[in-house]
Amino acid sequence: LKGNLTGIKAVNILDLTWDTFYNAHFVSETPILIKGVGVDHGTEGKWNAKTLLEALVSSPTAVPKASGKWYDDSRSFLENDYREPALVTQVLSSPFCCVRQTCRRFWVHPKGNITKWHYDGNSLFVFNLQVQGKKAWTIVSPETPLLCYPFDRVAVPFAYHRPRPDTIFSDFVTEEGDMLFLPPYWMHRVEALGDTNININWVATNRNPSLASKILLREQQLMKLLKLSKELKIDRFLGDDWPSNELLDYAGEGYDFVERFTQDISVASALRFALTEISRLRTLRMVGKAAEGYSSGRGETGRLFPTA
Ligand SMILES: O=C(O)CCC(=O)C(=O)O
Ligand SMILES: [Fe+2]
Repeated sequence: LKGNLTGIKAVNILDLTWDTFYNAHFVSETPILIKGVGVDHGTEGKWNAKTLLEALVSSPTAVPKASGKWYDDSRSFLENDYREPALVTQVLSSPFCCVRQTCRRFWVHPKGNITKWHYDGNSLFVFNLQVQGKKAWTIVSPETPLLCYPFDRVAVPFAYHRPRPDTIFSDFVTEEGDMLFLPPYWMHRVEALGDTNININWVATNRNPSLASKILLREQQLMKLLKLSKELKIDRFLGDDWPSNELLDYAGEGYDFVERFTQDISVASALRFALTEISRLRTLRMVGKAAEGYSSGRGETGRLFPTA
């Protein structure tokens, strides 16, 4: 990636006050790498990839995502095995967050696993704690986003669409005990460097629309379009890939959230967005191989630990 490489701020959790986190990172949607969080969780020696995967596979509440690339679960899963960082508890219990039932994600990856360029759905922000192993991250500002596949949050491979030369991005490694705060709409690519890599995430959505950015607008237009397709009952003609089911539980609140989230988007703006995305689809089809990149790029899992 070429462009404007900016450093990510790193700080020890003991030196991070609530006011600094809230104003300089949460509200300003600026990523931060929080060091020393590992000392606060009680997992030392308790977990390894095998036992955690077994627990996830046999949990009645864990939901495997993208064929087991990660698992969603509630905060009560394995709750006695570690302490939730106080900062996370404070953020998730604050009135400005929408927290869904399955607000935690577990990732267990072997060395070399690559999660392709994307931004997270549901307007999620993420606390990503590196419990074991190491990961190399590259993140891109929502103001200079990579091109996404139409109506999707996965980026088109660079071979088919080169990132703009002024892309604002940051490159760093998360080590054991590091917790990344990734604000909403930041695109990311993640590569597992350790022999085994265990990450816990806590995810939630800011109740009020976030800082203006290109991706915030795209997400609002996309949700407005999904809402229109449902209201006009045309979603059923748009095929299984049409993501209107996202409306049901968006940000853990579903329709009510979407209503508020899209209130400033006109129908004309949503339709213009649809046309732009569709014309992009045509361009991508013309680049023969892009379609291939599309199917392998979506939900691609890289290598996974066997769970059986
Ligand atoms: O750890 C990974 O491979 C991907 C992490 C990710 O995409 C996320 O935390 O949102
Ligand atoms: Fe992600």
